[in-house]
Amino acid sequence: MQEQISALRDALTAQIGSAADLQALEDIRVAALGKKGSVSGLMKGLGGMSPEERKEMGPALNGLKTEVADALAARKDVLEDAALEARLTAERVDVTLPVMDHPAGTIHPVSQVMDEIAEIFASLGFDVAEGPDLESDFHNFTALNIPEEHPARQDHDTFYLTPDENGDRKVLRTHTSPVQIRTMLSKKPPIRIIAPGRTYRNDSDATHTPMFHQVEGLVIDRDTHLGHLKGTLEAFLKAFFEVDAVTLRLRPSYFPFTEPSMEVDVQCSFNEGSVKIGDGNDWLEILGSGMVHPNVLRACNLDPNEYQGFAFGVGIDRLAMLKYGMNDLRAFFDADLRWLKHYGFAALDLPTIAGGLSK
Ligand code: 2NL
Repeated sequence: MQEQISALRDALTAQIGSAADLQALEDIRVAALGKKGSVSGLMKGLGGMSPEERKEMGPALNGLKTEVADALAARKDVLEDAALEARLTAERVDVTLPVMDHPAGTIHPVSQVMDEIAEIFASLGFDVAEGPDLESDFHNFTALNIPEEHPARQDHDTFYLTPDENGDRKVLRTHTSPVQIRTMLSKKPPIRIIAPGRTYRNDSDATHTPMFHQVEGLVIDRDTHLGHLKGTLEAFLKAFFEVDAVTLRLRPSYFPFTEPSMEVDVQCSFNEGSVKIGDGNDWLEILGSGMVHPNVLRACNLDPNEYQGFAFGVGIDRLAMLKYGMNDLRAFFDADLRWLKHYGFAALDLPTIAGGLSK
């Protein structure tokens, strides 16, 4: 019996060691440890043995079973590693191949418009600033002169995270203003920045998505005034819509973080469902703006008697729809390749002021 066991051990060890692939190894496992397998067959013999014999053979057979199982597992690891290695080699992508050989993807209109906006404001001397999507209550609300009881804080608008052990509750930023707060807290004026990025509100219908894109602008200096705001927005809108002139209308409005606050309309005409920016008999509301509220400056340790500035905010998704004639916001987030083929932009056509923004 002992000889039988040791012969089987030698045979199985050899078979396992030379199993060429995972299927061959599985066949060996079934032939040895399966219900009708060779090891299982020997174990069945235990029932017919005398108690003394069984005492000796039981542990020996169990040892064989464990040894075979361990050898199978070890060989399986080796074969799996080899299979992965072979797959990684076979699926290798040569990233140095020319991009134009693979014209599959396109630049999303939102990315395109962000690049265009950054390019225009760079030509006016603005830096691009970025910040976290998850914000503190202070940066998203308090510093912006939005007190505890303000409706903008109510839960139906804002996505709140579960408070941590200190009771601190982070929010998904509802605008990119906290990026500007962070900039004012960390840099000395003069400040000229735009803050583009993702923003979040608990709102979803034909014209609202829970995640949307916004760009805000901020200028802080000793003598920045409303004329600078209007001139900057005129220059921006002219460049963005690629027209020779725009007429703006500044309407009094209210935001907690600016005083005075203005809504900015641009003159336009509507023709068979499409809108032409620049002239005409209609007005299109396009962005919100104002002079930074003294309380906001104070929250950022800036003396309102020394510094003042302007700020504005605009929805990027809507700007993209207006400029490139898309009528359904939800298509932006469908990742439908047919839509992207139609509305997307070529990867190498970066917008530049000199070469044209959208070609
Ligand atoms: C809108 C209105 C606006 C701002 C955003 C701002 C930021 C700081 C201080 C003061 Cl740090 N203001 N941002 C100002 C006015 C309007 O956005 O309708 N956006 C889509």
